[in-house]
Amino acid sequence: MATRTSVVLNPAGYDLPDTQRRALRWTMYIGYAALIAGVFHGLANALSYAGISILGWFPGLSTYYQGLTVHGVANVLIFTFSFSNAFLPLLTARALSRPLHTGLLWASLGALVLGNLMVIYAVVGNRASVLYTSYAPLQAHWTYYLGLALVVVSTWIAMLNMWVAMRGWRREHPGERTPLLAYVSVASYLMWLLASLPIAVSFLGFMLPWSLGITETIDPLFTRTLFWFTGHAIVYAWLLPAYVSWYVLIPRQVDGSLISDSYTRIVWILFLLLSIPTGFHHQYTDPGISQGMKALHGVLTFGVFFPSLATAFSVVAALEIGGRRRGGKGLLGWVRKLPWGDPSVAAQILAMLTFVLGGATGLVNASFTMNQVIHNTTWVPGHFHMTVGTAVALTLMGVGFWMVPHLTRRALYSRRLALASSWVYTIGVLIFARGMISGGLAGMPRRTFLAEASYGSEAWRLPGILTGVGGTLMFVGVMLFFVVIGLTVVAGRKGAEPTDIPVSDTLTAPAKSGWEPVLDRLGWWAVAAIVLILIAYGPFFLGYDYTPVSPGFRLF
Ligand code: HAS
Ligand code: CU
Repeated sequence: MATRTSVVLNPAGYDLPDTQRRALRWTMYIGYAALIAGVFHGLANALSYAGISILGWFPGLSTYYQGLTVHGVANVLIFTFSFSNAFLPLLTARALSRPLHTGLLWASLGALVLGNLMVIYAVVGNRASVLYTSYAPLQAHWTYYLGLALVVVSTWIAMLNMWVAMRGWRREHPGERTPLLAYVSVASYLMWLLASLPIAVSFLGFMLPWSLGITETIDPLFTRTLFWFTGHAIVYAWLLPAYVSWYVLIPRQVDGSLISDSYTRIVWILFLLLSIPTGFHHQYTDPGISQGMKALHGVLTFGVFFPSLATAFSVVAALEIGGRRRGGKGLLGWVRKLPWGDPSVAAQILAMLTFVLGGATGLVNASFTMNQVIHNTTWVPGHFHMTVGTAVALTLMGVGFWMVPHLTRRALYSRRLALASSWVYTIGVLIFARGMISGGLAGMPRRTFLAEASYGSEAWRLPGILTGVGGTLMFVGVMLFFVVIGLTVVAGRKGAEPTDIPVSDTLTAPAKSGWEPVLDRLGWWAVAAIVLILIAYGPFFLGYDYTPVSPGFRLF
């Protein structure tokens, strides 16, 4: 069994000033509000695969595609980034024991609110039923593109805030290693900063002028490629905050330890290098992109699979150390000894277990020939509800079980209800994904309102029913979560001792000399990432003949 020869990353604990906690709290609330707002149409979509239409119950909803846009935009774009805008700066401040910049906190929240208002205006009024991928030639109202761009700006401001804190810390601690928790928080958003530039160019440089009528026509393949340039890496921008919790917080929550400081930093560097030059794996079936470039992106996709495998090893080791310290014996006895009664821990372990299946289906997607079978079928939403829909979403819910009490100074309203929400959700997603995955193999189409389609297949019947049943359970799980968090915020017991953020220790301390300090040079690693990106995307863009042929279409 491992012993504690370790270093506590930050033993003191640190609390932010009240105003800063308030700004972070509201940023997080926007995220959770988006989660809730988005799942209603998730339910409708799942039921539609079982042949049941409840769209008539949605007041003001014009079309299926309007609802699906709400679902995608609210759940994968607004929820994830709003939460991370609060979570990562909070952790950075805790790791460095220093406050954030108040002005930047409010600026980030302001950009997020303004962006949201514009997106809500566009989507609720059926002016932007273009789905979260926003492909041309489907055209949205200009407020949609500008609103989403502002959401991206809010993430840049959050990044700037963390960077300012880190620079201040470094100035006061010359020659010291950056505390790991701050390192992984900043590195996560540094990757996203690089990854977000193509979508900013696409939205502000092409889609916005086109929707304003300044340019008449657009080149769909060009803007679609810019979308996936950002759009693959975006999934790791959603994932990495969850990994921050799994690596640095969860070990402490289960009485374990993180196995290695350098190992963890190397994993983040691999994500920085490999997350972005892989976007063509979403475009294997697109014309106009050479096979060679698709092959290169395919190989790099297998490369970026590796740091997640490394994560599985590290995370399970930390859990095992914890389970054994808690008295677990034998090969698997430690699993039972994990604190399953702690809702924050249970939610995140369930998220990890589901992610094993999410990762495995990702390999099928990444394999060129198998991709031909599953592309544009329900297999793909089967995959991503086990990745972003569970590994990320359920982790961010589980984090909330300590973070909401931490930021509100109120006790969690009900542990049992919180536990129930995660279990119901997980059982739901496993049934749901089984339905979607098997339906996809039989050609069941994604993004299709099957309940009213004039075609169907006997082979889609059982998968459709499983999708409907599982989706309903997922919906119930999120509603239970909403009840727990809502009651915590308005009626949780007050006056409890402020809780500290659970920060783990590591079995091996960060080395002060040798090669390891090079890992802290995030700027250099960012330059290396840019070089790889140029190799992977340069040939396409250099050889591309921009041909704006398409006017905008508003079909729904
Ligand atoms: Fe993906 C499509 C390939 C990961 C999200 N993906 C999507 C789409 C989304 C998405 C949203 O190559 C649809 C986009 C659209 O609308 O069209 N994906 C991959 C690969 C990975 C992967 C290779 N995806 C993710 C993550 C996502 C996400 C993460 C969100 C957060 N994906 C693809 C491809 C497509 C695609 C193609 C295009 C398909 C098409 O044709 O349209 C890998 O990075 C996955 C690596 C994961 C692992 C799992 C590690 C497990 C861990 C847990 C360990 C803990 C345990 C607990 C076991 C290797 C870390 C133990 C506990 C005890 C108690 C014992
Ligand atoms: Cu991808």
